[in-house]
Amino acid sequence: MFQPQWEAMSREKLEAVQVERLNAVLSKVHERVPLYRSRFDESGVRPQVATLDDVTSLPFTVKDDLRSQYPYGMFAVPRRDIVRVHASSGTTGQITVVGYTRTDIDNWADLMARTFASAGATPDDVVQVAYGYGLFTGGLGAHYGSERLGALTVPISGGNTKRQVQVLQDFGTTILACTPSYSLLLAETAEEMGVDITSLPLRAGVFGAEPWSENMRTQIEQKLSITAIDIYGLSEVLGPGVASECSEQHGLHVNEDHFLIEIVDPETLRPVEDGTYGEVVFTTLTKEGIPVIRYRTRDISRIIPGECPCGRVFRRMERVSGRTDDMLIIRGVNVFPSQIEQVLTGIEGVAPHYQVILGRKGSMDTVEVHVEVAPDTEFDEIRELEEMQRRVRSEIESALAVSIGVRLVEPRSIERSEGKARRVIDQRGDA
Ligand code: DLL
Repeated sequence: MFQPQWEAMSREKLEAVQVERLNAVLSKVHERVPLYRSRFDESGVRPQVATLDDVTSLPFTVKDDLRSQYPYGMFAVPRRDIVRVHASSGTTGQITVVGYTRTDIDNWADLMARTFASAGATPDDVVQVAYGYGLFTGGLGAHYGSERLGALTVPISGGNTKRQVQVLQDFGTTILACTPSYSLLLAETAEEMGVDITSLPLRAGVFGAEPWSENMRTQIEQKLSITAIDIYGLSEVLGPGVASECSEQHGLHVNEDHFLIEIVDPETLRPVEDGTYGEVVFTTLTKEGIPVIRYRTRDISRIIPGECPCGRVFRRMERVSGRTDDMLIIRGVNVFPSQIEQVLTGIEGVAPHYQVILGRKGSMDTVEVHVEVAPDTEFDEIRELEEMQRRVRSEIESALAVSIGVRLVEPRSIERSEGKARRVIDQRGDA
């Protein structure tokens, strides 16, 4: 553990710290951020809590709130105390800006050092940071954490995949930080270059920023001969470093000394029991630049009940299976692309590269999954290809209880991504 004094403290002490920090942050935003002041005052809420349960009486914050205050309206400190900004990666609409004070950057480095340490990293490691550097939080977030841990940090950023493979080889990289989909592109490129990636010193990957399934993990671990660790975060709350898996690979420990997690029913917005799925909501406890109160992430997860054998006190959230905005409703059944992925990546003969195409026929919406045939699969006859297509279809149907069109496509014909993969292509035009 990087900070055992926090990560393995008693639950009782942790909760006392949370209440104290929550009250400090509530006073601060009430005093300094007009949006929070008017919202608290209008709903007659006193910006103080006696217990953690009282947090449920506070109003929620959503992405549109941050957008409405673009760019600097949510800052809880004078502009001159902000030393860095990042922006969220939203593909549509106004971007949202987040600001960090020097203390925020310092805490973030600690939290990302925790993340690397929980993946087993030490100062002896060589960490290749292939998340994008820039307004996206992945690159610089991982960079500061890796340096804080004392590892040799290679700030290569995303892209230029052949050079990445060269660096993996020449620099003796032991830990790779990038999106899970990009790790597959690296493996594929290494193979094309005639490099046996499994024989390199690479031993672990710290992967996140997009949903990925358990079967995808298995495939990545096999192809790269590494341990793949899931890491989670979002710019509005911090960036990476909000939660990460330990070597148990069973749920992501939420850094609860810095973030209060709630899981709520996305319809009623009432808290759900531990173990039940719902929307993840975070309140920051230490952020100075932009604290957020009950921020609705739109990510779906649940708290995994019980303690983790690793000894960390922080509760675990399950891997994020998807976002409420990415959920497909296919003839009344709710499906996340990652569930389709879980099925596809369990079938021999297809590659872990796929896209879900939304279309329209007349007044009907259509859904078709395009998935690549594995490069070493050969079909002598069309009939075999059709047979395979039928098999994929029926596996999806039996696992998810929806029937979706399936089209097998040529190896390497689906667009590869150097950052977050685009899994859903909406061709409905007016949608
Ligand atoms: O993606 C921060 C990050 C960078 C996390 C590097 C991990 C590694 P945003 O660009 O603001 O921030 O996107 C945040 O990405 O709300 C989730 O929907 C999704 N996401 C992030 N990590 C995971 C994960 C960064 N491990 C949004 N599993 C979040 C599933 C994830 N989804």
